[in-house]
Amino acid sequence: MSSPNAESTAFRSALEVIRAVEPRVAGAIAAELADQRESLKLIASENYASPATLLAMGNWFSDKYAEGTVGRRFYAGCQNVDTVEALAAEHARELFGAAHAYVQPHSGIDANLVAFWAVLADRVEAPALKKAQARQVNDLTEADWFALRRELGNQRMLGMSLDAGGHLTHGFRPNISGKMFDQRSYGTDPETGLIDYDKVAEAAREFKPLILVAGYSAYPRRVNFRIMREIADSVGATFMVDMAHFAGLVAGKVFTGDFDPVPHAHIVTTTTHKSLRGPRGGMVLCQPELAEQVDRGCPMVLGGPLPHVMAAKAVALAEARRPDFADYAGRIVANAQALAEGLLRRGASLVTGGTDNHLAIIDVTSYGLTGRQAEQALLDAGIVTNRNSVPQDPNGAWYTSGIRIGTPALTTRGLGTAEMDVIAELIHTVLNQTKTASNPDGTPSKAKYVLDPAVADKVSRQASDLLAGFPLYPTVDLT
Ligand code: DSN
Repeated sequence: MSSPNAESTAFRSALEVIRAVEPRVAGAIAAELADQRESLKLIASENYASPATLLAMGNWFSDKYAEGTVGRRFYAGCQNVDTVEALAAEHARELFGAAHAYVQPHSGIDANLVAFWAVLADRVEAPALKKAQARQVNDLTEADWFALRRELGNQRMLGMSLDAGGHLTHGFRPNISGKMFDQRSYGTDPETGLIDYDKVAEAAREFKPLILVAGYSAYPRRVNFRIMREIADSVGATFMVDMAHFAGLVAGKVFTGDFDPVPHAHIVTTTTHKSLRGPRGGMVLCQPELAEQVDRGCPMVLGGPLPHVMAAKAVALAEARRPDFADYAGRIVANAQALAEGLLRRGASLVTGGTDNHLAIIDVTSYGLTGRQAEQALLDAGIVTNRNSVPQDPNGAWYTSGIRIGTPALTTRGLGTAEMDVIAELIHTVLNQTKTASNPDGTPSKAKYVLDPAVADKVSRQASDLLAGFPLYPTVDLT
């Protein structure tokens, strides 16, 4: 462990150096820490990386191009990049029990693109090359190349629908994935809000996707990946899991057996900065048969890897292999459940009636609000959340009917189940006291609302008082 003094000195010195060049940037960095210390952060996809992880990103690795893979680069002088990339991949393989890890993706979207193109290359391009007796695509005739391009663009993907909690990159039209694939969605049961595996199997039988995708950014329950793999196998689909949101729960062995995607999926993608608590970035884990194609992610769909971020991934993954990370992961879920129970007790309505992961979705229509009104009113009271669709959302994807809340960040700060009950009270108070305002024509607005500033101020003070007991980055003193 480094001493608190070392961490304060490191960040203070960094700010001093930056301040000498562009003081406004130094000011914004310091202000960001102050703001984060003050806000009650319930955004399910955010967290606080460790000082070691943050510091691993601010160095000379940022200057290095390293296209290629460890030991096989298209640039000279990559020996130190090889060291950190190999370490990050090793920690990832060990942590998740994966056969292969590719740590170059810059984000979750990038990781998904790498995965899609690895599957397309393996299942569509490779057979076409073999049939044409070509070694690579440049060897194809114009006619064969044209036919292959059409075939690549004519594949099917089945993923979770956006309003049920799926992600935009799982084949939705506004995203590149929806333009690449003919996509169909499976939703959730209208009564329970849970995935209905029989319905997924039925959709898979009818649609026969090349790729079956599981994973979510707004589904508050565990997914049975063993059953999903059986469904994929029954129709010859490649089974892909996007575990960006819950990677920390997999790493911390909260999700095991049928609920751990790694042994069941052909390919798993993730971000490294959500519940995993690493730097902003992405990662792909896969079975050996896809490894070669996955490693072609750069330059296939990625720009040059970011060695400074890979160094930080190595640090964060090493942290996640420590025994205390499992304790952290367990507390994330205990906190989410305490928060959900506190809200339910006060009369809130939650999608699926609760949670067994790190997030919950409040259906704010029971408070007479849209998600947008609720998000802004909570923000007025110092509570940072984001609005989210609920299944079959009557208010669409912009206004929405839900608020997504998650506990990875506050759990990192040290808040526990008792504090979650206090937060449930604060959230309920704000939502209960917020009223819809009218449009000029007298119809109810979906955006405007009325919240007594005295209520917002009081809740904001209560939130600050609560946070004061759990200082963020207590080892970092910038004064
Ligand atoms: N932006 C992430 C989230 O908030 O869930 C997913 O990409």
